Amino acid sequence: MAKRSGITISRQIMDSQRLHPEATGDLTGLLSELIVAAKIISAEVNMAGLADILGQSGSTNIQGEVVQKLDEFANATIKRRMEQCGYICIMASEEDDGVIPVLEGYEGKYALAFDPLDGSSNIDVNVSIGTIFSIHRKRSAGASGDESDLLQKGADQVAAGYIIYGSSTMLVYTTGEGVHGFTLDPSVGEFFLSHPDIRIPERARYYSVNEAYTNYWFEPTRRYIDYLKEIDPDSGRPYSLRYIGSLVADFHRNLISGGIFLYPRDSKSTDKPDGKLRLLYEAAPMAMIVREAGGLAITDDGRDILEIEPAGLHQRVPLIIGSRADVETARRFLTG
Ligand code: P6P
Repeated sequence: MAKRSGITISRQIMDSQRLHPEATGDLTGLLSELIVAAKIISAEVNMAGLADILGQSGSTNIQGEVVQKLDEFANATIKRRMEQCGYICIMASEEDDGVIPVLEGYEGKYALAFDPLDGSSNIDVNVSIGTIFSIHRKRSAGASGDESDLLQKGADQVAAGYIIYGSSTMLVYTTGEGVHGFTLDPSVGEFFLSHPDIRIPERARYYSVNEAYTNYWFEPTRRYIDYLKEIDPDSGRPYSLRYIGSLVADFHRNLISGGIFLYPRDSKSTDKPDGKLRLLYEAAPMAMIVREAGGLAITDDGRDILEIEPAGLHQRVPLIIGSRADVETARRFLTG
């Protein structure tokens, strides 16, 4: 655990900004506002069992998913802080159908996409959940932004990160200069650097997929998963399965310990022909983080997630992400 005398996230972000004399401080300001939102959401998530904020809100979102009360709280918290921070021109949220404008006169030069509380179906059973964010530069003319500022490929992200609300609250982010992890010390309300320059192991014998869909996977996917179950002559064991059902938790474990996460297409989910996970605020930010940590993220037909031009705010993509050697092996099976 980081010592309180350690580097705070604010210091880390400022030090990073000092490396760029041309920087205006806007990205620093934007990240700082997201950090405040993360602290507010963390406090609420950690009290969820005691406050009247567990359970369902009674509404459904654009995805047709039941919205949890904490989903709504997290979404409102981020939107309220960001709409008048002055650093962004437009927003998109997993919980909202269309783009979210900022207050007039508060337009900035970045575009923000976020999943306010991913994995929220796990809230009531105290499984780790998370917030995911992706930041692009404004491309459109004029002060206010539009959808085109959000529909940019992942390779052009300025920054990406997530907050995982688990046994401790951690914030993991990258601005393209390595991946850094900070642990929240709730007694002082500060994130301290606990995981400097995270590197994902080149290969690890863990895979993460929902095997309930095995009978519906396409043949190359099934062949790859069957390969992972063969006895490895060196270790004398197959790969081990670890699946939490919360993307941020499954991804974070692989980022720290190594392994591969898969959410491939299947022939059963006819309403989701491209898998379940969303490109803009799940796959693309995680793909930037994993690339910066030395890993790789592809679709189940071998395309690089970071090179996909988004066609819509809530576009879904199949996601294969994690340790580079494992993902490259998967790509050989999936495109062979
Ligand atoms: P399944 C949570 O609902 C989520 O969006 C991701 O966090 C998670 O990886 C995935 O869905 C789990 O989906 O179909 O395995 O329950």
